[in-house]
Amino acid sequence: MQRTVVLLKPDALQRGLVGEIIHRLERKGLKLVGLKMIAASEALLDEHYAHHKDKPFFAELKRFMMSSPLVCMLWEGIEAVEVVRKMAGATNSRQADMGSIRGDFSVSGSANIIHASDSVETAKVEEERFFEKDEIFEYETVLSPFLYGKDEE
Ligand code: FUP
Repeated sequence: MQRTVVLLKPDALQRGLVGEIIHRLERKGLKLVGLKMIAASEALLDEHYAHHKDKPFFAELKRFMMSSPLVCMLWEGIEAVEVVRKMAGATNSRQADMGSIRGDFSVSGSANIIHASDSVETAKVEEERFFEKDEIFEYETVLSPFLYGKDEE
């Protein structure tokens, strides 16, 4: 099982897309194991977007991410990192496939609705960045035998 971090960005919250996106992730069969709202600090965003610190859009990216609260979620499932990346779609929403979250709900390369961890390693780092241990829930889901085959883990 993998866990992956999803952040619903200020545009998702402002546009009333939070429920729609949670609905999609639930319907896919992913398991919600963490959920909260935060006001991201500049220090948190400096860390989260450190790989973009020299890019021309860095300051605007941080301003945007601080313009409303973020909805932070942790989703669990087999190969959840790749599954959620596919569901999110390409970074530039204009190029994102129709049917993906960005492809269906955004026309922007920056106001692109959702962040999803991009690798298993990044997901672990982001889980620790955004969640305390007691904010992550372990529980049985009765549907598991109907969501996965017996040979899958
Ligand atoms: P992703 O993993 O798809 O979120 O993409 P990146 O880590 O490359 O980018 C993180 C965020 O930076 C994007 F979601 C939006 C912003 N960004 C821009 O504003 N302009 C760009 O040209 C690229 C990224």
